[in-house]
Amino acid sequence: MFEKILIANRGEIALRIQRACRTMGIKTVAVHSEADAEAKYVKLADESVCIGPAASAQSYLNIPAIISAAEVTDAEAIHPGYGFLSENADFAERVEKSGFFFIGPRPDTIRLMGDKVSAKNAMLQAGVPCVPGSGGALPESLDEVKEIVKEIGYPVIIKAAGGGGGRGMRVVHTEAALSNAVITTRNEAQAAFGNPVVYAEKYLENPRHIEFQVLADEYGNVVHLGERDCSMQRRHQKILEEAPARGIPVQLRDEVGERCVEACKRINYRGVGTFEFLYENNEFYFIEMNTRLQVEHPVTEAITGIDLVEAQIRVAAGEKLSLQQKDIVFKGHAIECRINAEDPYKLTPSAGRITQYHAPGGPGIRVDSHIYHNYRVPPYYDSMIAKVIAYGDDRDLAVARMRIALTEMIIDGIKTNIPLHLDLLADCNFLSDSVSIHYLENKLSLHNKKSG
Ligand code: MV4
Repeated sequence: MFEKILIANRGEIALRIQRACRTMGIKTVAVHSEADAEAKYVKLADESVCIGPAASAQSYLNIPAIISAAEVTDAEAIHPGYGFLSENADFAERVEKSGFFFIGPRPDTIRLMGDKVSAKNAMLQAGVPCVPGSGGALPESLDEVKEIVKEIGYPVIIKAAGGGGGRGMRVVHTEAALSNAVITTRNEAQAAFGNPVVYAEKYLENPRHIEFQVLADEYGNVVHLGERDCSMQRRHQKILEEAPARGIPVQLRDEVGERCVEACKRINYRGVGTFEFLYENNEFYFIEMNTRLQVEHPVTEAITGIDLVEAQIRVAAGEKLSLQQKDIVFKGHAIECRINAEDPYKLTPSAGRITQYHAPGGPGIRVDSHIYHNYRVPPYYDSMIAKVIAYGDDRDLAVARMRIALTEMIIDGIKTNIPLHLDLLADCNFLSDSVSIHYLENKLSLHNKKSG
């Protein structure tokens, strides 16, 4: 096992990774920007290195500074967390070429999945169900594009191969709007990702977003850890996730999970990963694969009892998976609320000093957060400051525990989205049914209309 790991991230996930390292007897190195010098994960790490100014481009995205920090501290491996450099194949490659272990998939795998056209092709070949579409890049000729899209049938969505996570896409309802949409998406894709390749898919109007967690070692052993429902989002930022997803027949879950496992074996996947699906009319349609640890991993940990970060570190170090699919048992229900420093309804960021902090507790409650009394939330980074995870034997109990926890939780001095979460936890539609990816945005626009 590694003796020392450098954590190339900040905030709650830096702390989460440190905790896993500590339970495994691994020493930790924190890297941080000038703005994060006082952060909890910096103080708690065995060692820390300042890697640059507040701006992410000069610190958390500064590859040479991070690799130098690993060299001077004699770390053996680098954990990228999520966001920042976690899905940057060039970073993974430079980490490995510099003689360190990258805690994640091989650089080539990251590259394959980073290109959404090659990712989809790989999944189609592996028998993972995908959204019907152009089956690859759209040709230059707009006349040919028209023919292809006619076959798919309107509405369609034009997506950039270099995009993902909601960047670089456009919905097209009529042939009249097609050429413009293709040209604009192409131009934007070239400017944003340096890659003009676009593809088309049937546009699903009202799906849920359900994703499968996988875990693979270097030797072709792969398991899936079930699914999460991440439909509660706005502007492609999830705010509440749960596991399992409601109303999925067990047989269908096992079948799709097994397809994901097969796909991992075929592409020689290593580490943790997530298969993103749209789910509509009782069918799953693959859209993208994420090659990193995800924000919402704790809901899967809660229902499986598996420490995903520990497992991720073990397989990165070359250990064989000790689990087989039959060992994985899903028990109970878990919900995660992402607590953001923002106005709950206007959604504008709210940085500043936390003048009062009380964390919730009690049975089935987990809080992953780096904040503390008098902590100053910096304005430079993502607004997420805490995750509250509630677990119970069934969904009703998880919801009840979450409601109690968020009512107890006090974060003063800045605005947070706790009121929005409490509103959702009392929302009849959320409570009685599963909601689509558009639910939260519709609810928010209704709320903002009512209150002007
Ligand atoms: C789609 C779609 C409908 N039909 N693809 C957005 C993020 C990216 N991962 C894929 N996205 C979508 N792809 C087809 N064929 C709707 C979305 C989408 C969405 C997906 C997941 C979570 C939230 C979303 C919000 C708007 C649109």
